[in-house]
Amino acid sequence: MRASIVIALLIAATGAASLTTASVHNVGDFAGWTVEVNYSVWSSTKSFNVGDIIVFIYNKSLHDVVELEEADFSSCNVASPISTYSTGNDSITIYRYGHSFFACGFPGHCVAGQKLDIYVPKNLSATLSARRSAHHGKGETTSISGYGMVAVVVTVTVSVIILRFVIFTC
Ligand SMILES: [Cu+2]
Repeated sequence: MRASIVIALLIAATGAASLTTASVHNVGDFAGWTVEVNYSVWSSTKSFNVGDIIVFIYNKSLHDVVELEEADFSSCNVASPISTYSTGNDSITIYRYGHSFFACGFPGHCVAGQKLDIYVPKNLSATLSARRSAHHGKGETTSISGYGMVAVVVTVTVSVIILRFVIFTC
């Protein structure tokens, strides 16, 4: 009986953790960050969320990473980036919904295709954000805690259901 309850709680906790854990995406998978990969195709096979981490791995003497505004991304103007990363192994946390635009800042590389558009759909997150704004007057910066609250509700609900089942069957 006691073991069953422990197992039930572990299952519930695991479910909650899977809802709140951020994903890590290695850009370009094994090819990394280079001019030889079609990053539109790569990103179309992934789903991204706020809090996820995208990792750019590259030879830092040949490439770097710049985050760009949309207009600069479209025209491959890498002269005025939002941020620049150049360690060769950069972990960048996706911090906003909608699009985040990245490219290589080395001459000609963006035009050659070394550019990446990360898109986080707004439908679910926008709903959560609007609810939070109504309650707390806060914006998208609290988005992670929204998922945390969902996880807590799911955990409690699942725990109650499983505990009822355990109590009636023991
Ligand atoms: Cu490059």
